[in-house]
Amino acid sequence: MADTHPNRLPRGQAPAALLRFGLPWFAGVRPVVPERPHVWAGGVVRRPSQFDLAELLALPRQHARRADLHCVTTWSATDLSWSGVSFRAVHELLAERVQPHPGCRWVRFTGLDGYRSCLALDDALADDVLLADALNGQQLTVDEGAPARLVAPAHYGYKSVRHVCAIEYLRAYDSGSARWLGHPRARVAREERSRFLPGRAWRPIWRALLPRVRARYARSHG
Ligand SMILES: Nc1nc2c(c(=O)[nH]1)N[C@H]1C(S)=C(S)[C@@H](COP(=O)(O)O)O[C@H]1N2
Ligand SMILES: [Mo]
Repeated sequence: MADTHPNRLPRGQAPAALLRFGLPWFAGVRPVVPERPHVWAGGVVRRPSQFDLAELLALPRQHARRADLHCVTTWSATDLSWSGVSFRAVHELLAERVQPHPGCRWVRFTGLDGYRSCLALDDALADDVLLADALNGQQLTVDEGAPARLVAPAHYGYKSVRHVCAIEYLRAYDSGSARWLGHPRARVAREERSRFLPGRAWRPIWRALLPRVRARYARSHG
């Protein structure tokens, strides 16, 4: 298929299937999804509160939004079809209800597995950023990020937090679970894979580590 031809991928990426993946130290952490999931909205806000995830997912639906997921470790899953709600709509609801301090330029997402990642608020408000609860027309499985996950296609995969259970507004960037390895913006178009070295210099490093991380995730399956 022309759409999945590797030449269409950003530089340094190779096509792969979407398989549960992440930081090696999260491989063994498989969350139990509660029957009635909640999302905590807090950080530097006037009224921190808890929401039923169902209330957020009842915002206007976005259907079959096609996107690729690019992982810093050089694999890309292409032509994924996500459905859910626009993060911008979620933010508008939260902004009214929890009232973030106007100085908050960052938003941190936490998953039920404890994984954290922080995006520039402006990046998170882009048109293509979703809080998704379905992939290719099916409800997300736990491995795909149930009950709902962030999908931020312009950013490396480590910003697309699975199993979102908290959204926090912050004044300053927080490096989250990726610690010093993460890049504050992680824009794929600028190859912001990690900090300190140009993206291109990170390619061979990540490529060398990829099989070991994959093996770690494969072992924890089932
Ligand atoms: N909750 C949670 N979200 C996460 C991760 C994680 O370990 N836990 N890993 C991130 C990384 S590094 C990538 S590349 C993508 C992979 O998405 P996938 O597991 O659907 O392939 O999830 C991201 N979101
Ligand atoms: Mo990743």
